Amino acid sequence: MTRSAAEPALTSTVTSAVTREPRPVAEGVVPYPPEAAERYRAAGYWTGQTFADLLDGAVARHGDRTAVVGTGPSGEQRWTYAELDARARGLAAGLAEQGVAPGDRVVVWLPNVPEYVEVVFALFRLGALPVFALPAHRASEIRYFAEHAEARAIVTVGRHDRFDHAAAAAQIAAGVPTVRHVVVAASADTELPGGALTLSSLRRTPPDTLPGDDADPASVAFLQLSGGTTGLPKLIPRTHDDYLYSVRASAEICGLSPATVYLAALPASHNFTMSSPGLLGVVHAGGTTVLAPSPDPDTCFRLIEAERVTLAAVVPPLAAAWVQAAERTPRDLSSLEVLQVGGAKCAPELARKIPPALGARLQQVFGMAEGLVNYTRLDDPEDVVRETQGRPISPDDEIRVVDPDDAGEREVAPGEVGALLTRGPYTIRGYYRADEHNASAFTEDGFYRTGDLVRITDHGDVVVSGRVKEQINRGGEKIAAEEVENHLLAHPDVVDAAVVGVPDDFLGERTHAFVVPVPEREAPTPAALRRFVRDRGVAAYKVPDTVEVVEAFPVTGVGKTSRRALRTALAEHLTAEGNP
Ligand code: OOB
Repeated sequence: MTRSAAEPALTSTVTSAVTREPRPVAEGVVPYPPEAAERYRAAGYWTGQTFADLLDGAVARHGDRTAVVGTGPSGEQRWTYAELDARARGLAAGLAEQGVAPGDRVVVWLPNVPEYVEVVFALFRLGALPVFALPAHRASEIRYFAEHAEARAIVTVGRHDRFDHAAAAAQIAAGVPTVRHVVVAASADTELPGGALTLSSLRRTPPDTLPGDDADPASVAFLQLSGGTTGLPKLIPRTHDDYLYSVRASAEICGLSPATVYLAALPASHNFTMSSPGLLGVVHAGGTTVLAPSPDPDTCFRLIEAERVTLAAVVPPLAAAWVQAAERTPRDLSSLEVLQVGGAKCAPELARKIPPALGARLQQVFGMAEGLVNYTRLDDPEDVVRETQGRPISPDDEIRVVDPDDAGEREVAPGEVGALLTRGPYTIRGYYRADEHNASAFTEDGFYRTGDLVRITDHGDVVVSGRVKEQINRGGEKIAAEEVENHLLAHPDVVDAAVVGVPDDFLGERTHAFVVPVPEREAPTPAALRRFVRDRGVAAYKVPDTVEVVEAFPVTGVGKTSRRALRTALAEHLTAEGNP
């Protein structure tokens, strides 16, 4: 028997005792002011295109070309645009039968498997909103996304990276009242937790029309994650109009064409891989995306050779690893035309090594999931490509560089370092359901406070020099100091915790936690504290690299923990050890 979308879903699929209807997504979204929206439409940035239109266009123009190559639970897959669309439609129909409705949020917690692309377009076809988790996230983060977004379902894999995602998802689903389904991309013989459904069991004959086919282009299409500076990552609502503008413009800046073969080496759900120009830019251009199961040079070089990859995107530590490995690889990398490096600062020295080592041009990308993306252009002079993080996508990206210590936010003199504020046709005006945080993260006139320290060169290029935000950038993976501190504070023998970034040759920064134990009790060991954080179910990259137990913290004039003093003490300590 087939069910209609209007019928209640099978509550038996997940063991949640009480289910609850999610509230509509529009609530909790700060819209673009009508005059700004009007201006962005008049300028031709917002074209009314939706994600369903994006795929329609690719199918119409490039139906028989290869869209996606990758290895998933059912082995290697190679789908044309027509095949990808048929799969997405069929899956959308199956999800609708289960009661997943337009506007519902669905946590997508998938590694780089081809099914990722199928699931994302199925949700767009359905008018449901993906919430893009990273594969490295663990129960603590996924539970929060599901709760905060009032997700209806979680889509994940079985065992991956020595972790049972399906079991964790089922446990989360049981505790979050809106979540009714756990859908698992797994081979038919995988043992699944009670109630979970396999993706293949949901595939139906592709219907001709689906609700997402006439989604409102001004509506929110998905929720992306912020790196975060406080507590857990914030959710970022992006509309069809704003995001697809950044995708089309990025594809043009990066010179994509049907001949592009893009290697998705970083997690597919990260904004860089998704849209800068990423796999969506590739769909726009009718090229091919090759999903790398791991970003390591062995895996990626094999794929570059086998698939004749022309474009790849990595974070700086990976670029360094690729440069080293390229010296002795037997692989033919000659197809690679451009290597994009972004997510964290690419040191000029590393930038210099990339073109000769990989036989590819370098493109620096300085972006953020909240919106603004800067690129060095492919025809920029070498010194600009080496030493700057490029220019914004849009002539209507507004940039202000202000004094970080001045509450009035006075602009600094041209060329000086200051805090970057931005507003524009694809930068959000507020995080999702975060009124309090929005009041400090955005100015009254709608500029986003990026938390980055930058200067603008005479030629208008951005150079990132640091940050004002309490965020550690561990090789492109963003860690909110406060989130890790909260996990440490949950330990019964800990009274205070402060997490700071320490310079690291390979990662740019790594994490160091200072911990004050409860007096007169035996202090927990650093190893025990690291284990404690990991066991709380957080992404491994957030577990402090080093932990130090101290008696007390230095404080600022107003009695706040002085992170600056902690960083200085740590730097002195490391230098004294001959380990700067
Ligand atoms: C990208 O996005 P997020 O949201 O993970 O992180 C954004 C933050 C920026 O505010 C900045 O602090 C840092 O990451 N960042 C860079 C950088 N690219 C990002 N810092 C220095 N140099 C760079 N090239 O990381 C992201 C989103 C889209 C495209 C590329 C990266």
